[in-house]
Formats: sequence, structure tokens, C-alpha cells
Amino acid sequence: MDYIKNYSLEGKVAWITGASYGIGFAIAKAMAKAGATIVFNDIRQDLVDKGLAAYEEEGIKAHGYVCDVTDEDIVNATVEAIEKEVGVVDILVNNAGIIKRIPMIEMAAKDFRQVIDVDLNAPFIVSKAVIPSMIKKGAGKIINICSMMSEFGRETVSAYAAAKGGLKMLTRNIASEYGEYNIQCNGIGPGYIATPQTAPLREKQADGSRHPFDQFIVSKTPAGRWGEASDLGGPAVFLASAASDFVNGQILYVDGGIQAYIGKQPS
Ligand code: NAP
Ligand code: GCO
Repeated sequence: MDYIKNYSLEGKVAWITGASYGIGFAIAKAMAKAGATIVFNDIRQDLVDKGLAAYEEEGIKAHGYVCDVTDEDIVNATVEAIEKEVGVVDILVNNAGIIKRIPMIEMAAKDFRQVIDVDLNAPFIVSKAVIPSMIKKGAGKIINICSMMSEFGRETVSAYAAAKGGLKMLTRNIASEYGEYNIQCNGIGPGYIATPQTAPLREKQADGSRHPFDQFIVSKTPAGRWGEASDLGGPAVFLASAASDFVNGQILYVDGGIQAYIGKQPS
């Protein structure tokens, strides 16, 4: 048998949430190259239109929907529309996410709640909306975009770490509860990836030098570099394909080795 077919997403509908750009866009591009039909969403029509144009530039005819993933009624209506206009969602990537970098004791409860809402409640809402059709179809793949902060804390990211730690356990629980219906739910834990979300951590200093956090991450990563969003494409295609049908409840860290390394001795 042509073994590579195991990694094909031909005939599959993949919904990558919040994928107008950044990691979600890169994962969608990789899944499209593997044969999937791409569905994505953003919170405003102009952002969806921008995303559609970006996909078109890559030769991808994507399907875009205006959908705030924290709003259960809108999510349910979006799933209905996707199933009518595109087809049942075979692959869900819960990618949409925000971060607020604020020292915990200075963080307003509403800000903490907003991060939990997008990064944890929304993956629950969207997964709950697509699982019934996956059960009917007899198969499904859910990939939750976790984080190194599913394992580690650091200053100013209390809400984000709490959400991503919870998302790791939601991943394991979906795997446990729906594995019997041939639904696999796994996580991808990116390391530090160069996207708009981490741009503040890579900003050049006033004197033109690199941001201290930029230098810190590069010294802590054996690969000696920040990850690119495209580094996540292959792992995402693997977890979305038949090649991973017996992989369930796992978090696949794509971090350039940062979690294995004590860090380069300062010169
Ligand atoms: P990003 O550049 O900030 O993109 C986040 C995306 O999520 C945007 O398209 C954004 O849409 C969308 N989004 C936010 N809130 C939404 C909502 N309520 N409804 C629908 N869409 C919403 O982030 P990224 O770096 O690509 O990260 C993507 C995912 O990877 C996130 O879950 C993040 O936590 C995770 N992650 C990132 C890194 C990293 O180093 N970059 C590492 C580990 C994990 P708008 O354009 O409307 O804002
Ligand atoms: C931060 C970063 C990280 C990355 C990512 C690491 O402020 O520490 O934003 O949280 O986004 O989650 O895996």
C-alpha cells in the first residue's frame, strides 16, 4: 500500500478556528496541501475577507465565517452553516487564542476571565458543537493548540497558563470520553513561535539591540531560533490524518527542544 496515503487529508473538511493569519493560517495551508478543504473564522467580516484573500494568494479556496468562538449560539449556527455549505467537520483545530501579559496582582478579573473564555471555554464550546456529527460519521480529529504554558508558568501570564493548562486536560478528557467513537483528540504545544502574538517579545530595543526575552528564548532553544508558524504544519497534518488513529490524549510539543535543554551558558 502507498504508505504516504496514511498522511493524506483528501476528502476531509478541516475547520481551523481564528486562522486568518499566524499559526492557524500556517496549519490550514499545510492541511490544504495534504488535500483538506479549509474552513476558518474570524470575528469580523473585513477580517474574514482579508483571510480569504490571503488563502487565495496561496491558491487555496477557503471557506470563511464570521464567528466569535466564545459565543455558543454563534458557534452552533456556524457549525450548521458549515455542514450545509461545505460538509461535516472531520478535523477541528482549536487555534483561536489571546494572551494578556499583566502581573497577576495587577490583573483585573475581567481580563483574566476574557483569556479563559477564549483560550479554554471556546475550545469546549466548539468541540461540543462538532462532536455529535463526528459521532454520526464514525470518525473525527480534534487538535487543541496548547502551549509550553500548559506545563510551565512565567511572570505576567497567569491567565494564559491557567487556560492552556486546562486545555491540556480538556484534550485528555475529550480523548477519554469520545475515543470509543473513533474520535482522536490531541494537542500541539508550540514553543516560542514568531507570530503577531509574540511580536512584543521580539521588539528591537531603543538602542537597536535585541529584546532581552528574544535573547533568552534563543539561548534556551537548542535549535537556536524562534519557531516559524510553518514548523507546526507537519505535526498538525500528522495528528489530523489516519497515521495517528491510535494516538489519543497526547500533547505533541513542537518547541525546538526548549523543554529538554538547560540553556546555553552565557558567553
Ligand atoms: P495570533 O497571531 O494572535 O492569532 C490569534 C488568532 O485567533 C487571530 O486570528 C485572532 O483573530 C483569533 N481570535 C482571537 N480571539 C478570537 C475569538 N474570540 N473568536 C475567533 N477568533 C479569535 O496568535 P498565534 O501566535 O497565531 O497563536 C495561535 C494559537 O497558538 C493561540 O491559541 C496561541 O495561544 C497558541 N500559541 C502561540 C504560540 C506562539 O509562540 N505564537 C505558542 C504556543 C501557543 P483576530 O484577528 O480577530 O484577533
Ligand atoms: C509568552 C508567550 C508564550 C507563547 C507560547 C509559548 O508571553 O510567554 O506568548 O506564552 O505564546 O504560549 O508556548
